[in-house]
This record gives sequence, structure tokens and C-alpha cells, in this order.
Amino acid sequence: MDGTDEDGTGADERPPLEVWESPEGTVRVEIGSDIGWLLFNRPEKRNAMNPALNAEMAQALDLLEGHEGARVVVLTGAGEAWSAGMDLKEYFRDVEASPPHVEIAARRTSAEWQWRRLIHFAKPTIAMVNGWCFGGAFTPLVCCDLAIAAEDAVFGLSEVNWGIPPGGLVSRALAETVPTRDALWFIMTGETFDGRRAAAMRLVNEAVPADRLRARTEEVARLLARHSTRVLRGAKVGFKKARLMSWDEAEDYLYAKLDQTVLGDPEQTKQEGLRQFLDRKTYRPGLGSFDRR
Ligand code: ACO
Ligand code: V55
Repeated sequence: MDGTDEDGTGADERPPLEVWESPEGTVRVEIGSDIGWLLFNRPEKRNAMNPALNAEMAQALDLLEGHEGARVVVLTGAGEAWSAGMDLKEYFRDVEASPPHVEIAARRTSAEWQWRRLIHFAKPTIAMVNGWCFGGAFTPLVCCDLAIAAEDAVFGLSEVNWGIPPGGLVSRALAETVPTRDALWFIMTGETFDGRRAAAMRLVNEAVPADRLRARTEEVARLLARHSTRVLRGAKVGFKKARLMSWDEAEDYLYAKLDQTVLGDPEQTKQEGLRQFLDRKTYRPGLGSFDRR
């Protein structure tokens, strides 16, 4: 992609993006102006997750974790879908016809990136839900730190519609985000809901009109990109892990996380933040962040 104005509006003159396509083409990464765009890239299959995509997503996350050009990662879908969930042919039918170790490997490969890598990813992550989001796609959705959906995006726990209870970490992910009444309603009816409803039940942070989705997501990504990556990592990992601890354990753990983050920070973020408020009086921490440059 060359950063020219694709929609013909002439409105945005974006600098060129650095592009990586995975070997089998199931995943695409575009990096530019501090944002790493991570795309499900099987638009003709509505970005259904097959074993190849699951393996290549892990590679893409490795790349993004090490790439200085990506301070924030946005997970989105090429074409009309965010992701239509697990690939019913390649992940279910083909695997069922294979020896048992194939299913074990397929499950491990999907779990690996959908939650294990993503949930505590070293950089902030935003799910930008541009369209269809079904079944297995709820796991990476919830494991991104923030989520912004198009108002007309369509979500569904469609498992019961074709004959299985939700598997993988789908139900666990729902329980993490939405109230039990909503979760069981959609798990048990298989009905769809839109982006507005997803925001109302707090599955996503916001729903915005489709034509504003990218601009709003970039705006939020830039808010995050202003902060120290190291500090954000301590903050998000601390929150997500401490939720499951007793207060006693959490007190010890969160101080350890705080010290781990601050001590040996090569950018001396905390010290600089204190200096600019207490000595130079150039900003007020309650109302915005200091100048990191
Ligand atoms: N698995 C495998 N192939 C899929 C999937 C999927 N989850 N979703 C779409 N596709 C394929 C279709 O088979 C079709 O392939 P083909 O062109 O080779 O025939 C192609 O993508 C386009 O699909 P259509 O159904 O023609 O697209 P349409 O835009 O009309 O509908 C929709 C999109 C609503 C997403 C529909 O494809 C659909 O219902 N997909 C299944 C959604 C689902 O229930 N996913 C599983 C959730 S459960 C779980 O993840 C464990
Ligand atoms: C689902 C997802 C799976 C699985 C079985 O309901 C079902 C979705 C991510 O893996 O193995």
C-alpha cells in the first residue's frame, strides 16, 4: 500500500506504510505513524480463522512486538468482515477427519495468539471491528485492551446455530466483559446484535458510524502512543492479572509491577513527569500528560 488516497476524497495524505504479508497471505501488517495495523486477511472467506491464519497471526505479533514503528497495534479485518470466527471447513471438518494430534495442534495454535499472546501483549492493542464478528472471533476481540466497532458491525455467538456450544476461550472472554444476562442471551439464542448494542453491553468501548471508524480508532491510538510503552505495559498487565487475585496478593504483585516498571526505565519516565510538573510547572498531570520528547 502506498498511502495515496484510496477513497478518492483527497482528504488524507498519509505517509507511506511499511507492509508485511505473511507467507500464506492470511495476515497482513501495515506500519506507519506509530500504529501497527494487523489485518485478518482472508476477505473472500470473511476472515475466518483457519490453522494457517492462527499460525501466521503469532508471527505477525512477534514482528509487531519488536518493531519500533508500532507503538500501538490495531487488529482489524480486510474487506467486509472483522472475522467470521473459526473456519468451519479447515478448523472443524478437515480436522475432524484427521488423526487426534491434528486437533490438539490446531487448538493450541489458535489459543496461542487469540488469547495467550494477545491478552498481555507488550504494547497497547485496539480491536477495530469493521464488520462481521462471530464465535471464535470473540476471543481476540476481548483480549485486545480496547475495542471500537462500527455501529452497523454484526456480532453473534453463532455456535448453537450450527450445533456446538461455544468452545475455545469464547465463553470465558464473554464473562470477562459482558453481564451474565447478556452473555447467556446471545450464547443460547444465537441471535446477532449490532455495534451499538455491543457498546451498550460493554463488549466494546464505543460504536461509531462506519465512515468514522478508522479516524476515531487512529485518534484513540494516538492518545495511547503519547504515553510510554513501558508504563502502559505495566499498567495493562497489572490490571489484567490483579483482577484474578486476592487483595493481599494484588497488593504485593502491583507494587512489584510498579517497581519493575519504574526501576531501570531507560527513559526515566516517572522522574521526567515529576520534574515537568513540580519544577518546570509546564503541565498539570490531572489534565494531560507531559511532553515525552
Ligand atoms: N468458516 C469457513 N468459511 C467461511 C466462514 C467460516 N466461519 N465464514 C464465511 N466463510 C466462507 C463461505 O463459505 C464462503 O466461501 P465460498 O465463497 O468459497 O463459498 C465465503 O466465506 C463467503 O461467505 P458467504 O456466506 O457467501 O458471505 P456473506 O457475506 O453472504 O455472509 C457471513 C457472511 C454472515 C459471515 C456468513 O459467511 C456466515 O454466516 N459465516 C459463518 C459465521 C459463523 O457462524 N462462524 C462460526 C462461529 S462459531 C466458531 O467460531 C467456533
Ligand atoms: C470455538 C473456538 C475454538 C474451538 C472450538 O466456539 C470452538 C468457538 C478457538 O477454538 O476449538
